[in-house]
Amino acid sequence: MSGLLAALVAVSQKAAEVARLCRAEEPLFRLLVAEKTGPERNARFLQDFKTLADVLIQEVIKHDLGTQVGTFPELRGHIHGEESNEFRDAEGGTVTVRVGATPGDTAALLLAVLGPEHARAAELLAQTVHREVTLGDTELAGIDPGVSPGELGIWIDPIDSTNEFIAGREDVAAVDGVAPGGLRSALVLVGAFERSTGVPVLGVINEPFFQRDPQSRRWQGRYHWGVAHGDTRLCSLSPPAPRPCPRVVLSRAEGAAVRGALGSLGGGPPLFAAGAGYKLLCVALGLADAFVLSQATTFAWDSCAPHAILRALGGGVVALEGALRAQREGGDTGDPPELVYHRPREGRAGPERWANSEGLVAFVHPQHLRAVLAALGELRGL
Ligand code: 2IP
Ligand code: CA
Ligand code: CA
Repeated sequence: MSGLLAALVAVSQKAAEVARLCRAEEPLFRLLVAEKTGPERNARFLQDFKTLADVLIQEVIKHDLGTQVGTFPELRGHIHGEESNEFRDAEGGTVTVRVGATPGDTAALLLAVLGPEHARAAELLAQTVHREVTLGDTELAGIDPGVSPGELGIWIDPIDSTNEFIAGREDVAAVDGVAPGGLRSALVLVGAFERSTGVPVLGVINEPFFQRDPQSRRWQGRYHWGVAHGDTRLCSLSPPAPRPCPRVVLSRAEGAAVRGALGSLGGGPPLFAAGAGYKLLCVALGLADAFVLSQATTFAWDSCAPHAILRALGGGVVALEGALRAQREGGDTGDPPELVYHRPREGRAGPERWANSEGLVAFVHPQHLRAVLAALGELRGL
């Protein structure tokens, strides 16, 4: 079914527009950075505006993919995201944030959440949400991933690296091409997985804050996509050349033992970056050869889209604990199984149902995966 990939890219572009708008327009920006404390907190709405921005972006994607006439009705009910669209309104009731039939309808819904003094903010958001996105990318329209929308489910992270999005540091110097933090690490992630197997098949990573136009000082974005289905492997990126020894990118939350073990692989000291999506992107771009996360701090919506892109490049994402277990138990020496996206964890509630509970290792070249697993196995005394 051609057209679906282009649609995923188009919705990611609109999401990126909303993300940029929230930082560029004064009435929105003020709401975004307002840290309400004490009695003032919750006076208007219980969640922060940043949550509203996330929820709205997610709903725009749902609307544009599944609800709008001429799109993909088969996807309805199968578009999942990080956020719930239930929101508390100014009076303490519940408003379901969604995209209305007209900009006026959407503005009215947003007004109910924000309160009447934020009419301008509601209007600005509604306008952008209803604006049509045109893609100049003609290659995309012709790509047929060979899978029908009725076989797919979608995972959305409307804004990954929210903390960096809010803090908004603009000129964080890159270290060997990797931004250690700042707006660059705030990404929109839209991935599609096969409902029957959970395998990620289409992925779009949008970087709303890729660079600033030197003249206008406006932020310019860019996007990347990948298709990995059956024997089809297509990607907007080319597979990066492997370094002889892997260089890893890590979260700052990673402890000294893991840092040490991975830093001695010979590829150089670990790189550090914010945002799970951004670190996965660094691997796809070849800025790092592996992203290792030893904790259960990512979720299906963080990894689905980048995972599809990594598969399109010949790599993948495996569960760290599962891979170490397989290594320990020996036997079959095939590559460890990759993360899947269709099965909630049993006995868990809320977002925990979708946690990548065994950590992860992301790679493009399987020899780097093996090197990482060997080093971490040794660390555990295997
Ligand atoms: C977060 C975000 C964090 C990341 C965490 C994600 O998603 O990407 O930056 O932690 O794993 O779940 P770290 O930066 O340490 O990798 P969100 O911003 O969407 O909550
Ligand atoms: Ca996230
Ligand atoms: Ca998020």
